[in-house]
Amino acid sequence: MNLDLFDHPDFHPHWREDLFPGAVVLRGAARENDTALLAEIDRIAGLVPFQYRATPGGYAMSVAMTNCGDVGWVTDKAGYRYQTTSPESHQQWPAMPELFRDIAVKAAEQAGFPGFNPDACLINRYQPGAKMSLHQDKDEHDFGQPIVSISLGLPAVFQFGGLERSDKTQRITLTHGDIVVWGGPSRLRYHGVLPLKAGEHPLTGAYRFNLTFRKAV
Ligand code: MD3
Ligand code: FE
Repeated sequence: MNLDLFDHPDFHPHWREDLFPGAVVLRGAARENDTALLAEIDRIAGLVPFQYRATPGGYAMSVAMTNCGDVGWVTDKAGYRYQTTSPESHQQWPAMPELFRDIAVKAAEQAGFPGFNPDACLINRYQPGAKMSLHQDKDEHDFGQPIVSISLGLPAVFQFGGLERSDKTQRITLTHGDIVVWGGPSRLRYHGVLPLKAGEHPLTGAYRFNLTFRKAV
């Protein structure tokens, strides 16, 4: 009989890493819910399929996206924005699952942001080579609310800098189950994701998924 707690499949270690004031990594915090989170992503993508959207400059993004919640983030030639409906189906986005909300609100609270009330969840899907160039998240109304990000599947190298594009950047690897909270003085830091390295994850195959929770409107 194996009584090693560390070998038990229900043992999900998690720990906290403080990056900057307002920026906290909760390593492994979503792992205990990984299969349930991925099942919800699958269900949502069955209702509103992943899309490769175009930037306002006319380039196709390499990250495929869908949304759930009251509003969803979209981009096209007209610009970046949040809207209540999917541009393809003109239907409202699926509701944000309670599980998503609960995990995001709890993570925000642990990072020092009680009362987080997300109304948008952007679901990003990375395939090998997919990347996100350095940018700020500033399409939301209230920068006093943090952003919560959950990584699932293949690892990615995440890049973050300061409040100016030219500020020097640091890199951290985000792996399956990591949650990052960005709020307070870190809310408008530049950030991005380097091209995804090919691999095979037992739960997501060739993909990385990232859920990003925001109070958008
Ligand atoms: C740092 N997504 O969708 S989430 C995005 O992994 C986005 O898919 C990335 O950036 C991804 O906009 C990174 C982590 C994140 C989100 C918001 C931030 C980092 C942030 C806001 C300020 C600083
Ligand atoms: Fe972002």
